[in-house]
Amino acid sequence: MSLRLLKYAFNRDYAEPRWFNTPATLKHSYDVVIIGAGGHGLAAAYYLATQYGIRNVAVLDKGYLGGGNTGRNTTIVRSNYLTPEGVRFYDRSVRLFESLAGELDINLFYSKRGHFTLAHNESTLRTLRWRAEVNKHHGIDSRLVGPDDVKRACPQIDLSCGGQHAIVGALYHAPGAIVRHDAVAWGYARRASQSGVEIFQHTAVTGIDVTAGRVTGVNTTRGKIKTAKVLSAVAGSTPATLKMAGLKSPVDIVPLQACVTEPMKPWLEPIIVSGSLHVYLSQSARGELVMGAAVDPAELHATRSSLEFVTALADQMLDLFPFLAGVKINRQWAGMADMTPDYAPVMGKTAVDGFYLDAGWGTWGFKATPVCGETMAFTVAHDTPHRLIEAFGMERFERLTVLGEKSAAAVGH
Ligand code: PYC
Repeated sequence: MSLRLLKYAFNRDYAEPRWFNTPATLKHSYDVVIIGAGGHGLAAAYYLATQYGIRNVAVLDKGYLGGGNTGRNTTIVRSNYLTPEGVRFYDRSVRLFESLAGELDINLFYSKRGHFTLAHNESTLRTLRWRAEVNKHHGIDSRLVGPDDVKRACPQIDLSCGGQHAIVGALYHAPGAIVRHDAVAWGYARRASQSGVEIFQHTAVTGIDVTAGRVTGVNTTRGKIKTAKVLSAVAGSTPATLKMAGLKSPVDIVPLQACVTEPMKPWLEPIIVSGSLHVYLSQSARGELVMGAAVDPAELHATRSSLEFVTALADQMLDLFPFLAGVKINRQWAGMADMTPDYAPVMGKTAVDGFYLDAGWGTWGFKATPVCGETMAFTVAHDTPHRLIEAFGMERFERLTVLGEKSAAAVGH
């Protein structure tokens, strides 16, 4: 046992440093209340405090910190989207991620791996070529590559995919990375708390007070709070929160499942995605293969995981990597994905003054964490949408100026 550990074990006066403080009670009023202590809500709180000096902020969560989609995603970061709006937005996120460990002073295990989206037919190749061109136009290192390039980067892959659906090419995206998701949430929480933000776990919001079209307060299981600004960052619970504010939801909730294998010796450097086969995988620093498949086929507000998911996933995965037969699945879980009709997020102001929305992340919310925090903090502080999120407002569904991001999904829908 290390001497340091012994010293702390026998020292009665040693106070374990806390990652964040929770006061015993809520204040009567806050300048901003953020619903949801996931990565997005905590990042917004951090940037509100550090970039705009707005520190009288409460972050509330009905569960525990990072216990929603932040702790349930598969940790992939990328910016190889299809629409110029999506590409610009996620490119900013990748750049923020790259320096985030230093900024938050925490090891995020940010690991740049390169990202291959496989094509098994000509029509997928056409869409991937389109994405590559949009990406290049915005200065992002994405390009179309052939099967040989895939094989060079990942010698274990069976290019014939069991003779069923041979790989005919791929979109290669050099910045593709993985990063420890829970560390991102904890890093933001610690820095936000050090800047004066108060974080309350196990504190559910039960109502939002709206008077004459303006937010005036929030009711919680710990009491009532007065506030003129509320930010909802609650993937999976967005329809419920919107209802409390008297707003119609453009979001359906579908479960997205994932799993990890037992640890293996490192063999997989890049992230591999096949939208057509409905699978994606990467290898974590612990050696586990982190894997997922398509979203569940029906709307469901639940995080149960199923045998059907792992069996279908294993079936497709073995076409790509036959040598994995016999490798054990260690854990499986599910998150609840907020799906919008155009598969792009909904961010910004709403028809209720002072009620701001960060939602509709579908299957790619985690990778937006820093940029979403940054742009939503701007939007809340200035009461005007940040230029990077102007196109993502809720009003686009009425104006039919939708964004059409579905073919940039790593996950089948
Ligand atoms: O969009 O990269 C992605 C992704 C991977 C797993 C779920 N979404």
